[in-house]
Amino acid sequence: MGIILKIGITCYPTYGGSGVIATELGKGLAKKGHEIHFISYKMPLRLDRCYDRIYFHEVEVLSYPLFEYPPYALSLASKMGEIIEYQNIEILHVHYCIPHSISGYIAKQISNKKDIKLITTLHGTDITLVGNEPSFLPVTKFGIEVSDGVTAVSDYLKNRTYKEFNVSKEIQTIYNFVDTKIFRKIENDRLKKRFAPKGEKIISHISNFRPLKRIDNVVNIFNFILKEVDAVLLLIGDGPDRVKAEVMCREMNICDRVKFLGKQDGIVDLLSVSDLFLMPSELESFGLSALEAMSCEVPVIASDVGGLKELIVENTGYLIGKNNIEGMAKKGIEILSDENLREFSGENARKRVEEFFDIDVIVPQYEKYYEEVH
Ligand code: GMT
Repeated sequence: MGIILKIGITCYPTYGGSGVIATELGKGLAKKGHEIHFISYKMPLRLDRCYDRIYFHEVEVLSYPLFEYPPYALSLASKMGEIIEYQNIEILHVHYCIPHSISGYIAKQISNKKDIKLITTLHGTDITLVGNEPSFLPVTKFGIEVSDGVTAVSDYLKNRTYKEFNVSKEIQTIYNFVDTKIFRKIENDRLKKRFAPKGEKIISHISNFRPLKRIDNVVNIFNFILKEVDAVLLLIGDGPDRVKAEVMCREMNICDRVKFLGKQDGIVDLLSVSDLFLMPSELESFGLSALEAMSCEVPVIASDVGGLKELIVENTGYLIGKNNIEGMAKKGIEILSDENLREFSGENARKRVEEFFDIDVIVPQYEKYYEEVH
């Protein structure tokens, strides 16, 4: 057994896969004996009960009439500094570069413990969208350079960071992961009958419905598939493009076939009854919900972009050119019309997740990295 550490973890607690990964990582590390202190403005969503060796420290966001925009990054730095000092934190691991790495750097300067190591995990839009917005580029680059260790969730993201940020820091890829003991196919006839009373095929999509996710593509692909296959579409999640999708469904006259389920906790149940998962995004540095679907033996059709290529390989799912609606729909029809192919792809997907992306494979990689940086 390696050394036991006291680790501070900061993430965005409510939205997105980066918060999910940070929380699951903290839970996985605590199970292995490490002491974990989450520091954020809200309890992370997946920290749904009291876990052994896990503590939560809420950052109070100061409101004062003078501050039209409350200085969250500074409140966070202050809280991090306090926790570093009084909880004897040895590693501060921040997820999503902006502003967390900067807050971590400030916390290191204000605490009396200069030997604390700051590790930043890059997740995606901190680099691809937010980070290279010209006004954010210098501060993101600085956040990377001042971190003692930097990891990225895919080789794609690592290489893009090297290319666009011209950083000298060595970045290590550590892939995202899922707990395959939790994310597994569970028979649920009641749910299946609820959504597909006549045995229709169930297609699903989970996201935050932001433009990058291309919900319009999801609806267009589904509408195409519907011409050949008796199917329903489950849209899980919520966000800015939901209304656009609702309008599309009305115009296509397919509202009875599309179920907008909003944000859901019971993802495993919903994936378990799904026959196909769609992720036709503009870009994904990894694509965590595709991984969760694969773990539940659901074949994925996704855009041939970013880190999805490292996750989905031939016969575990299918990558089709970005925005190629017809291509994705045709592949969907093929999979849904051939139960052997569907099962074969789902089983292969599960095997790939178990071998390369299971929590028991990835958490030790983080532990090893902490030890190297420590
Ligand atoms: O899309 C975002 O900006 C949110 C971010 C997140 O916090 O979920 O998503 C990124 O990180 C995820 C977890 O590592 C990845 O699975 C997503 O692919 C990545 N999003 C993009 O690259 C667009």
